[in-house]
Amino acid sequence: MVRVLPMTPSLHLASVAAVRSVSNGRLRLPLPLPLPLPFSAPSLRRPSLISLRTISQQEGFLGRRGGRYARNFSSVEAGAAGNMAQASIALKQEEALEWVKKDNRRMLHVVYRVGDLDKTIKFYTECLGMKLLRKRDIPEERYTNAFLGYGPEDSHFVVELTYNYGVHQYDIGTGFGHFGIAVEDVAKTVDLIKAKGGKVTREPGSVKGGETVIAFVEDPDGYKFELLERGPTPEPLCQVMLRVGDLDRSIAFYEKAFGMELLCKKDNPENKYTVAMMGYGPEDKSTVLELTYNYGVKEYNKGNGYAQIAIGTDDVYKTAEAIKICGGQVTREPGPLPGINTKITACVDPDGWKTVFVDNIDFVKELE
Ligand SMILES: N[C@@H](CCC(=O)N[C@@H](CS)C(=O)NCC(=O)O)C(=O)O
Repeated sequence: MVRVLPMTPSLHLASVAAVRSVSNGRLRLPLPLPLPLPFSAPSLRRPSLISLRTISQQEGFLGRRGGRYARNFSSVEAGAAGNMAQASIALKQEEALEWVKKDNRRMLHVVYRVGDLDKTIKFYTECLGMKLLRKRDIPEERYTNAFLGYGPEDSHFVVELTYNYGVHQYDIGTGFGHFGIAVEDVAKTVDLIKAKGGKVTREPGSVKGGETVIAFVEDPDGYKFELLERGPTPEPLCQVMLRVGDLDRSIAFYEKAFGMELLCKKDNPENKYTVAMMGYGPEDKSTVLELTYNYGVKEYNKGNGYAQIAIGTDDVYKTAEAIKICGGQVTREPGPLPGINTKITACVDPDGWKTVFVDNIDFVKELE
């Protein structure tokens, strides 16, 4: 696969230094105007909630108190009021999108379910070189979480495993692709994984249609990890690959509603797929979302194993508003979580992939 962005050297899995996140140093593109909004996806196609609210507010205003006023309301006045409403909507959209671009965002973790926590922890620590960062048991909800990664959670992207009491198997589906791990020597890493009894599903070698040396391994639940040969990097857990049904629709969503950058888009016609790397920082220094479009495939089965990614934000309320303005679907209104008070909001992308936004200050408090 042709790499469009330049790569910097990487560290070996076991010797990854804790380096602060680069989210503050990310590149920012100017906001394109006029705004091509609302974002429209076939599955979510509807006027933005702001438009709906403005229209219903106008109708309510005229309906309840209108009477004589409404009857005397000339078409010229109606036209002027309509233009003002449109201008105010455009202004709100512009403000919301400007804010999204300025927000302090970072990919925090990816959440998925596993059938045997100890087995998975053993595989990730012994074969993949991750550290067990913390564990929490919530007996009243009958689940346990384990957080693993290559550095502390306040500066690194990590995995959050969920074990639901008594559930030992999940359907991974066809939509989830893999997690990417950057290593200095794929062949050596594969040998180590084999020696520890890990399952290698694709031997080391150049990726089809490109030069990067890769290999694939599978964890005890069947989640795939792509090992990518790269130089030293502060963020070895470098990709979450999800398959999507319309790449341009997804790119528009993650750029506008999430404020991500399109870091690179590559077509691989011989193998009939196109990928887009999206994120909050460069591919070689921060974790990115790798969106894959397989020619002609519009839908995937999501199974019940993979859950969501979490992204930090300075304001979950403004985040939710911006998602709605972009025509996105907020599935959990912004506000504190009962019990722990961490403020979150959640939404789904045009393919139904879920993301949770977490208040940055609350997130750091949770780690204390
Ligand atoms: N059809 C593939 C398209 C994506 C793809 O092929 N990705 C590359 C990695 S970027 C890959 O898996 N290549 C396999 C190989 O080279 O053996 C899928 O949906 O997973």
